[in-house]
Amino acid sequence: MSPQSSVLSPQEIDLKIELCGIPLAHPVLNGSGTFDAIAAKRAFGDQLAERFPFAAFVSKTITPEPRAGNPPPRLWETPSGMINSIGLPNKGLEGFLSADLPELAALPVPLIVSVMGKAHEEFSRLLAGVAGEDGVDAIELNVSCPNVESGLIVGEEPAETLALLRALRPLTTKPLIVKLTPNVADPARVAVAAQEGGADAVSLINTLKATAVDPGTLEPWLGAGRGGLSGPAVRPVALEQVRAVAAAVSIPVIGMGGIADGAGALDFIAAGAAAIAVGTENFRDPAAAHRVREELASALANSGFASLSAVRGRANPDQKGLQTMDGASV
Ligand code: RRO
Repeated sequence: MSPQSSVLSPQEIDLKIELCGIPLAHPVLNGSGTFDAIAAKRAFGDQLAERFPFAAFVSKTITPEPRAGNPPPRLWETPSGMINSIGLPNKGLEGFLSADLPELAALPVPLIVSVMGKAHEEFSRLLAGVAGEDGVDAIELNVSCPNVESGLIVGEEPAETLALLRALRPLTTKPLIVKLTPNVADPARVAVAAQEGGADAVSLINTLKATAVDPGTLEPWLGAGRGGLSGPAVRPVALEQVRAVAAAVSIPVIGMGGIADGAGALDFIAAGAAAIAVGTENFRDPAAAHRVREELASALANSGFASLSAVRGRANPDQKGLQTMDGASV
């Protein structure tokens, strides 16, 4: 389909999508761990629910047991980016279920819970704990954290990813989203393995392995020595990985990596993403995703395309057959 000759107004643009069977008002999600919805609720009260910036909320990744996270410093700013070495601090499964889930389930949008285990048994335990909860709409399997030694192997190896999905898929009918690492030569091979194992969607990118040097001591700046790079600095890398993954799978792809405005979001849709997520930009402006959504509608209207599906995959000539927003082929 070609751009329409008459320019539409942003109000005429319908941004609704269906992701893994979940209807969403628009395609803008958050990257896991980049927005503390519980703290935001305390700070902004009812205003947050009235103007919630995301169409679905992805929780900070949880592990079976509580974790303190990495020693400080945990952050380093780079030109157009940020390195984090947070180290997955969280309350553990029990703490999440009792303290956080009731608050997150009360948000005005669907909830995607992000989980990470060191082995199949830990992932199974997490899934058993969260998947049965009414307030949980989908589960994101984080196989890509750069800041936990044991977190990366599953997501680096297609065979390991397939084996994990084969173990987890029978445990729930809720959508399983696999969060892919960018720190491999060919993320599309891992995405194909995730799809073969029954994943309902993939999301990418997590952060790129990175480090920073303390200018005073010339020793590592970050307490844990290294971390993961995010922000606009990674956007072209993320865009290419999203394009390559979308060309290789038929399940929906949630694209992220340095998206800070509507034009950037539209690029990811054109590369084949079904939905996009805002991450690092949330730290600068907690309402950024709201602006990204408005700008996305304007960018789409200005481009002369009437819908997201008209744009989706246009910058991805390798994509095997464009997909509808819920992943079916057209
Ligand atoms: O907590 C972290 O350090 C972290 C996680 Br779980 C992740 O998935 N990605 C990242 O950059 N940091």
